[in-house]
Amino acid sequence: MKSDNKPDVCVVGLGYIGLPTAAVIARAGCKVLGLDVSQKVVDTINRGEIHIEEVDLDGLVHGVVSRGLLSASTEVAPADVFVIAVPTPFDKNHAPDISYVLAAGRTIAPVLKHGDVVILESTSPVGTTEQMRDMIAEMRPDLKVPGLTSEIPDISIAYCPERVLPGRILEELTNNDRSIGGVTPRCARKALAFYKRFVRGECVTTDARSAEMTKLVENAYRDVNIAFANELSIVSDKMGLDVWEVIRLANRHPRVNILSPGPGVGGHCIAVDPWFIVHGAPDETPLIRTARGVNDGKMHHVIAKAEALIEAHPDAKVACLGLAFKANIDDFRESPARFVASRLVRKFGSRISIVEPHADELPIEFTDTGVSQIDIDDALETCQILIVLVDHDVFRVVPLAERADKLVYDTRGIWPDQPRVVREEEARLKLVG
Ligand code: SAJ
Repeated sequence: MKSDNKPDVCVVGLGYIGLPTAAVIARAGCKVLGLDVSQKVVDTINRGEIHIEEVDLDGLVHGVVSRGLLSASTEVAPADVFVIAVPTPFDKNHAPDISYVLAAGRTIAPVLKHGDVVILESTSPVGTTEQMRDMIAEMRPDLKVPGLTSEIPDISIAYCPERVLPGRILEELTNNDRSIGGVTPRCARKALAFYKRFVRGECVTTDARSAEMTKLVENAYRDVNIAFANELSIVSDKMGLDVWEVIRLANRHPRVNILSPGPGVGGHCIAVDPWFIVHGAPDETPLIRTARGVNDGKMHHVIAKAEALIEAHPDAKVACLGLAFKANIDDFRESPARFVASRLVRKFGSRISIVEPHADELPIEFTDTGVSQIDIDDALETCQILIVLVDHDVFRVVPLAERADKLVYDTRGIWPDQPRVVREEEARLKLVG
C-alpha cells in the first residue's frame, strides 16, 4: 500500500517537454511530482502558473495543480515511475553532452525501489539509456538492474523519445505514436503499460538503442529535406527563378513533397540532433553533415541578399518581420531570423526596425543598437523595405494592397502575390542570373 503523499510519477526536468508531459500525465489521474533544479520554476508551477509559452498549457497546469494532481519540488521523492526530460545540448565540437541525463539518473537512484520504472525521454545519442542504467547499477548495488542480471530485475529502464511539435505539444503528446525502447523486452512492456495510461496514439515497443536512433533519424530526415529546399532556393536565386513557383509545381507530382525554404533552420532539435548521428559515425555521414552546412549557410546567403538590397536604397527604412525560430511561437533559441536581424542591425543601425508580435521586448543583443520594435501597422506605414524572416500568421494576412509598393525580400514565401520588384532589383544589383 502506498502512502497518500507519495506521487505515482516523478517527472525530472520541467522545461518545454517535461512540464507539458507532467501536466498531461496528471490530467490522466496520476499524482505527479515535477522535479526541477530551479526554485523559481518550482514556485511558479506550485502557484498554478507556467514559465514557458505553449498553446493551452496555462489552463491545464492551473487545473491539475489546483486539483492537487501536480506539484513541483527541487527535492526528489519516491515514486513508481520516473520520467526524465532534461536537456542534451552539444559542445562547440558538436559532441553530445549527456551530463544532465546522468545527473538526473544520480538524483533518482537513491529513491529507486523494487517495481519502479525509469524512462528517459531526452533526445540522446545511441547507448545513453544503457549508460544511465550502468550508473544506477553502480550507485545501487542492492538493486537487480535489467540487462545485468539473469534474474528478474528489480527495476525497469526504457527509452521513449518525445516527438511533439512546439505550438502543438499538448495535442501531439496525446495523439502521436510512441516508440518505446526497453533495455530488455520486459522493460519495454512495463513502460508500455505506463504510456497507455495517457497516450491515444499507437505505442510500439522496441529496444532502447533503436528507439534512441529513431529519434535522431526523425530530426535528421527533416533537416536533410529542409536543406534540399534551401539549396534549391539558392540555385533559383542564381538562375533568376522563383523557388516557390518551382516547388509548388514540382509538388504536384504524386511522389514529390519538397519542404519550404527559409532563412535557415532554428530551434534546439533539428539543428542539433543530426550532429549526434554524425558524432557517432563521422565517416559514414557525409549527407547529414552537408545538410547541416547547407542550412547554416542559408543564413549567410539571406544576410548578403538583404544587405545588397538595403545598401542599394540608402534612404529607405527597413523592417525585419519576425525573430522567432518559426511561425507563431515566442521561442527565439537558435533562431536564424534573430541571427539575420541582429547582423543587419549591427550594419545598418537605426535604419532597421523589428516587428515581433510574440516578444514584449527585444533580445539582449539589440540593446543600445538604436533599433526600435514596432508593430506591423507601423512597419507598413513607415518602412519601404520589408524583410520577411518568420511566417507568423499576422504577417501572412497582410493584404497585397498594403504592401504592393514595398520592396519585399520574403525568405518564407508568405506573399506569393507580391510583385516581383525585388527580383528586378536583384538582377540590377547582379545578385542573380
Ligand atoms: N523549417 C523550414 N522549412 C520547413 C520546415 C521547417 O525552414 O519546411 C524550419 C523552421 O522554420 C524552424 C526549423 O526548421 O526554424 C524547425 O522547425 P520544425 O517545425 O520543422 O521543427 P521543431 O524544431 O519545432 O520540432 C521538431 C519536430 N521534428 C520533426 O518534425 C521530425 C518535432 O516533432 C520534434 O519533437 C522536435 O523537433 C524535437 O523536440 O525534437
